[in-house]
Amino acid sequence: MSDVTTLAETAVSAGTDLPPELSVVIPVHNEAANIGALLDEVCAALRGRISFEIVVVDDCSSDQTPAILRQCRAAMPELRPVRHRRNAGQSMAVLSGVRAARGPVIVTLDGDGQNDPADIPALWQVLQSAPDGGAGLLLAGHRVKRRDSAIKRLSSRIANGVRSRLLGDSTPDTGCGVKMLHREFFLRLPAFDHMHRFLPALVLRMGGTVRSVPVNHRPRGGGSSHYGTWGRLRVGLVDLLGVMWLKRRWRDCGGIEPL
Ligand SMILES: Nc1nc2c(ncn2[C@@H]2O[C@H](COP(=O)(O)OP(=O)(O)OP(=O)(O)O)[C@@H](O)[C@H]2O)c(=O)[nH]1
Ligand SMILES: [Mg+2]
Repeated sequence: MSDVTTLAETAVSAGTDLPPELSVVIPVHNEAANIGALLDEVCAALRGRISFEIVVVDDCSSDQTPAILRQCRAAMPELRPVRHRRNAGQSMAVLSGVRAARGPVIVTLDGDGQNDPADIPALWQVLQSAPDGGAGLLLAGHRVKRRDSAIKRLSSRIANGVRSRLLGDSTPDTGCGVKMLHREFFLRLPAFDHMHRFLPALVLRMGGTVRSVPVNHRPRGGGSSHYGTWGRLRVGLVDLLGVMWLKRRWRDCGGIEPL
């Protein structure tokens, strides 16, 4: 059975009557120290404002994350946790969450609490007031005041500078975990490990538009970072070449029409 089938079945079995307006997708790996509080914050930010679900994708955590998610699910009807059978990384977890989502609009958040769910309603308003309900629009969070170490801020600034120059994506902060876009549009993007850092370029390649929106950023609550500075830069370079190739090899047919 394919992953897609499995997740689609999970969606149906966990589903309630009407699909929500918004699916909050959160990839997690060993975030036991953070995920419970983050889920409470999402509910506090959205209940009574937007109908929503929270799809948390656990990527084979070895800590208490799955147990905490099971516990939260009992008290949180909006929560639909799913689990990868094998560890596959942050991008694949986001993709699995988007596939499993039932809402037409997705917002992604990091699972370590660095992103602030209180930003979601403002992003929602921006998307709703865009032409076409924001069908081809990516809202990319911009962490104006980063709460990371100096070395991380510096390496991120260099990476963003090189990336935006080579890809022309005019996005100051592609690595921010806060992204909002239509589910159907996300699923048209090419999928690969670490694609989550290149969403603006991938969206522009498909004829979409990108708008950066300032968002809050907070220090990591507990647990530990998943990425080392050099590892991230090295992989980022290979991915950058890959995305440049993808951009060059795309040809736009302008859509299809009946003959
Ligand atoms: N599903 C899944 N999620 C991951 C994996 N690696 C990281 N994540 C999640 O992706 C998000 C971002 O990872 P972080 O480790 O916070 O990366 P970061 O924000 O650059 O690093 P810190 O500033 O140290 O937190 C968090 O929600 C992680 O749990 C993974 O292998 N699988
Ligand atoms: Mg983080």
